[in-house]
Amino acid sequence: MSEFIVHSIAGSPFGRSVLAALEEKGASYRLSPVAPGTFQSPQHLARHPFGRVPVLEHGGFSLYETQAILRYLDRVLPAPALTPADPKHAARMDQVMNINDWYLFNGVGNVIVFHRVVGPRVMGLKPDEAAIEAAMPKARTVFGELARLLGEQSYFAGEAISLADLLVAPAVGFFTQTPEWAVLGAPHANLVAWLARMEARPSMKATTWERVSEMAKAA
Ligand SMILES: N[C@@H](CCC(=O)N[C@@H](CS)C(=O)NCC(=O)O)C(=O)O
Repeated sequence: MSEFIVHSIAGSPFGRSVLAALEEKGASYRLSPVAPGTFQSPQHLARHPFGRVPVLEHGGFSLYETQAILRYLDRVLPAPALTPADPKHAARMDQVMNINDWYLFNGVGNVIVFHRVVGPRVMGLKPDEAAIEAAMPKARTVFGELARLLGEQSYFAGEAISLADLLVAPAVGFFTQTPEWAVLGAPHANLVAWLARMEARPSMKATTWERVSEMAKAA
């Protein structure tokens, strides 16, 4: 099978989802680091016209959008399956993946995590407290919904890990580094236990910010 090449950057939750999926599949892959400040370069825009990461390359096939990449990987690397066979479980997986993109990332993660973690760490910025406060009502709804949908299951789509867990865990993991976690995530014992379960997986341990930084340096 052709090599999987992932264009991404350390600290990208979407990029980590793709790397973690490749790890879950036991696939060999290579990180092609996108240098900070080059997302709008002609070279990167040719790969991703919206100037984002990740982008997957596989045997001359190039694909962006994390959900599409995750589903592609699950089709070309069918074992272990990361999509449940049961239609209701699969629908729950799809629902949680869309919650991630539409509600957790947009207006919540890209505000709170950006101002608390990424901005200060990467750009030396000070958090915008007003922006964080404005994002909190939506954030409460998102985390309440994630906890409700998870319920007493081990993973979002049932008792087996699915693409939904791999998409959401990197995003939720960032919130534990923010003071907002105390009101958003920590009160939901099931969510806390799920995150611990996810972070204990070798796929997540292999794709931390630090580990991806090491991959980028070695590339
Ligand atoms: N819908 C895209 C979102 C990807 C995305 O927003 N990636 C972030 C990093 S986690 C990014 O590239 N940000 C660069 C920017 O906003 O300029 C996907 O699912 O892949």
